[in-house]
Amino acid sequence: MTKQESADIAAQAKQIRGKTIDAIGYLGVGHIGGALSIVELLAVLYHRHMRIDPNDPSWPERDRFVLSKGHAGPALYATLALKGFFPQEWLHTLNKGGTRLPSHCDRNLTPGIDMTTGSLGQGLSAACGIALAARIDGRESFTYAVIGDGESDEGQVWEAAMFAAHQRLGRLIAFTDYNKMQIDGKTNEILDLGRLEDKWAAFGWESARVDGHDIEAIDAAIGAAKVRADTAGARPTMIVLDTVKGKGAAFCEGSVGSHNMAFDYATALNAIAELG
Ligand SMILES: Cc1ncc(C[n+]2csc(CCOP(=O)(O)OP(=O)(O)O)c2C)c(N)n1
Repeated sequence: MTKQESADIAAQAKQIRGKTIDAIGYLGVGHIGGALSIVELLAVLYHRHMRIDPNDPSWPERDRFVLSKGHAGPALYATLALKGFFPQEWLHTLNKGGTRLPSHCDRNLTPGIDMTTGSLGQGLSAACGIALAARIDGRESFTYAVIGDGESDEGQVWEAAMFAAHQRLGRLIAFTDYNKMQIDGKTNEILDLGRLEDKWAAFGWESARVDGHDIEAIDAAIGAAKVRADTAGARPTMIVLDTVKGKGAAFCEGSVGSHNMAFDYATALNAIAELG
């Protein structure tokens, strides 16, 4: 990735971050912390890796994306709106009556959403099914999935881990948003996850750990996973992202309280101005 390409994606990330803060701030409450921690990942995926067509969200050959931590939906909506999947004006309908953008992702409502999520622990299993179906159908689609670190307390995550390794789902590339916080506090105080990258390797996955706000590092880890996917018997990949909850918004960055937070629109506009 050239410096210019990296700068272009950083600019996209800034747009996504701004639109996410704006949408949640306009509503007045939402999961701002866990939405902002995945912004750089979304920018790298949607502006460099995902094979998609905003004019044809159901294109069968597309890559799929499962946001298993579905409460971070607003960041994905901002990403999709900026890509042209739907009008940006929709972002101000977030979680209001009759909206097509509910707080948690719903594949029946929103163009570009591939899986309904929000009940934590289930998305990686769904992604396994999607990746397996692609292989059975002979499609070259990649399936990407994002789980939370708190979400990793769910046993179903580890059932999916074993299944994907057993099936050698090499075109499944997953990420853990390791922001070290969950709804009730710090993950190491609630249920310590330890060295997550070692756990995934022990479950038979290729695993890597990178700074989840470093665009070039994320891109390199995804690129390596895609190259491996073309080798015989390739294993699924877990990329553990070291992130910061609420990244990029001073009013909430690094605070457990950012999980599902009320803040007014003036606070949002101030934070957006600070992004520059
Ligand atoms: C099965 C289930 N139990 C509880 C919840 C409520 N809930 C929403 S977010 C959350 C914490 C998730 O923590 P984490 O995965 O670390 O998300 P992040 O900190 O990245 O927002 C919980 C418990 C849920 N959505 N689903």
